[in-house]
Amino acid sequence: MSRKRFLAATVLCLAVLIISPACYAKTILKLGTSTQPTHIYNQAAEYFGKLVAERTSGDIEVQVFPAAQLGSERDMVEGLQLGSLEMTLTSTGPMGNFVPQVKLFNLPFLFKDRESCYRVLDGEIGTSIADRFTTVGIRSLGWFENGFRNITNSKRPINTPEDMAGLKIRVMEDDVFILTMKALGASPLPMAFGELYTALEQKTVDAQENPLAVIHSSRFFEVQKHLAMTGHFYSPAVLLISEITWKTLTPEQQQIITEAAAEARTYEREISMKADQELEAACAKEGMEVTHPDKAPFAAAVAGVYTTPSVVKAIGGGDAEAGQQLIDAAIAAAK
Ligand code: EAX
Repeated sequence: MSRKRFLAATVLCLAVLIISPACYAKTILKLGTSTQPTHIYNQAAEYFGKLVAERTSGDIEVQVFPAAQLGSERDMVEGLQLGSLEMTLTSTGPMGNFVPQVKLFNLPFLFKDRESCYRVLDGEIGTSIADRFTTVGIRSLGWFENGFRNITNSKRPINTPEDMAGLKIRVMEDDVFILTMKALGASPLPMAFGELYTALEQKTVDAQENPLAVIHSSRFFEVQKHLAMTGHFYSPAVLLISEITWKTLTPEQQQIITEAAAEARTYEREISMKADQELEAACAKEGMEVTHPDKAPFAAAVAGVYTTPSVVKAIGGGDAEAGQQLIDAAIAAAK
């Protein structure tokens, strides 16, 4: 080894020795999502990570993994329970499988506008349901937003519930979504989001429903001609951290994470609203034909979901009376 090389190697070794204690002290929080990198979840997750890094002087690094790289929304929540994944930002789609009361928020046409959603989610009902997550090994850091869901399909324009007849439509994995689409006369097929683009492309399904921010960022306009602004479900999202991870954090770190999550939520709700304002035109520009159906006949067609005994019982965590009370309270609060 030449003298120069020897010197360079020595300097490198010293540098590693000096830097490494800091490296070892660093906590990495992997945060997975199902949606494409440009989607609002990932913008909010990056923003959250930036705040956390700044406020912990880099001791905690949030690494965002979009596009279901770490699995489906359901897989990721299971990962949180096991401690194999630290964080996820997910829709409530799979959450009813973990805390059945969440199904309440999956009811069609429950909320009339965003004010109504935030009142219920941030109020007593939403807080008490979010608090239940710790009983299954996960912790809510707040209700984020996926958005109001609209229907796209490759077959025909949707103007009335009758136009839904026989459409093979992918839904998220919860019976409330399945029942709703059946009530509209469609043929629902539950499927993880990561498989959806291919299923639409290969025509395994004709249709799907999602907020504009998802439709646009996932480029569904490439495989779906028609967009109907039905707004039939409001889809909340929730930022979750594994209880196993949470317990390894110091009280100061927990506080920083809690505060950063609250700020990221405010930010995400803003960009979500902006997405709703801008992306209908953007989808039309990409060639989608947009319809604005009268929502009243759709709401009337799916009203029976609210009184389906299995749904009411599940929302009550196995107790039909409790479920009915929760539904009534949510309807009153959402008004
Ligand atoms: O959470 O599965 C879905 O359709 C969700 O809306 C989407 O992945 C974002």
